[in-house]
Amino acid sequence: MTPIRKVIKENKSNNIPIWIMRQAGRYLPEFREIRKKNPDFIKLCLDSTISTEITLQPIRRYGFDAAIIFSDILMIPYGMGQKVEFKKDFGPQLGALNINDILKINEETFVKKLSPIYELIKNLKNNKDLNNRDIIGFVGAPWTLLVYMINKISPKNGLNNLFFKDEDLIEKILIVLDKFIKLHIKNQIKAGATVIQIFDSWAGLLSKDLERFIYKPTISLVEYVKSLNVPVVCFPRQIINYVDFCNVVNPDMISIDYNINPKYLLNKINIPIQGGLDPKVLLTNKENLKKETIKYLELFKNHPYVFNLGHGILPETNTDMVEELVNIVRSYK
Ligand code: 1CP
Repeated sequence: MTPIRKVIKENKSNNIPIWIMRQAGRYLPEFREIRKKNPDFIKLCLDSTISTEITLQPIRRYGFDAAIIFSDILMIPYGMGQKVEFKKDFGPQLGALNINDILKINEETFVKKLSPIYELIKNLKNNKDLNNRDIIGFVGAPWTLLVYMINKISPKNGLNNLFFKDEDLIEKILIVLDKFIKLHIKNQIKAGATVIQIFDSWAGLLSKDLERFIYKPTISLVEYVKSLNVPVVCFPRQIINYVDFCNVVNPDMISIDYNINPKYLLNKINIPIQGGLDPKVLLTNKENLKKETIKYLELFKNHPYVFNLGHGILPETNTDMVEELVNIVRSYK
């Protein structure tokens, strides 16, 4: 059995698996080399030969226990026909949202547009370097995708005042997102994904209406993935109450950010846990890295746990520090 499935299915914690969020990306010189030659990020994601290579880069370098596919959560709005661009030193920029056009997109068109992503997964499945590792497929949660689709840019400086203005539009998008996210999940699993992770990176923006924007739409996806017999991991970053989220949504594993006190959570829930370590720790020194990493390993000694960070690895991270992190986790007994 693959390492993450084992933690989830057998509810055991010996030989803690490790992978890191954004492991295929900008902190790797070999990724930056490819990126320089490929200025169009969407095109890069849709070139299955190169995206396969990028997915494998961190596996070759560090031997992580899981490969997360090189893609992006915004490939779903792209597949639904909204323009998506990634601007240097700015981040994503989405185009005008025309709901009538989106409602006309049929499933076949969507799957065809995103088919290189499924090709990438098939390539991984047939790649010997992967040797019993998990292949993590992923989607953005409906709330986080809704945020990008309406706000058009990263909400890191807050949401546009008019965000909640058009109730009817929001309702229509949530319905159509449920359909296309499920379609994307189904096709990733059909191609060979062994785990699905749902990224709700902007869950922390909400302090009310969680039922409508987070619980209800996420339960729909979690139940769908479970019905396909594949484990589902949720990352509701900075959600106001992780305990309520776990009790209500009930994913197979919860991925935690670095603001939640892991000890508190451990005593309150009994599903497997992933992640937690602040990615900024990798910018400090080896001694501090060891101290902070051991804290998580000790704490989760008797609980099913997958080692990971509390958010994506920062682009300025030194590759030696990642190697040290892997050594610390691997040599922990
Ligand atoms: O190893 C991997 O994880 C690579 C695959 C991957 C994943 C899982 C990428 C490649 N993006 C994602 C998920 C993703 N994309 C999330 C959820 C996880 C998280 O919170 O980090 C989010 C919110 C996005 C949206 C996005 N795409 C952003 C964030 C913008 C913001 O609002 O702050 C950015 C910068 C991108 C571009 C992107 N996606 C991936 C990479 C390597 C990059 C950088 C591209 C570049 O400029 O070279």
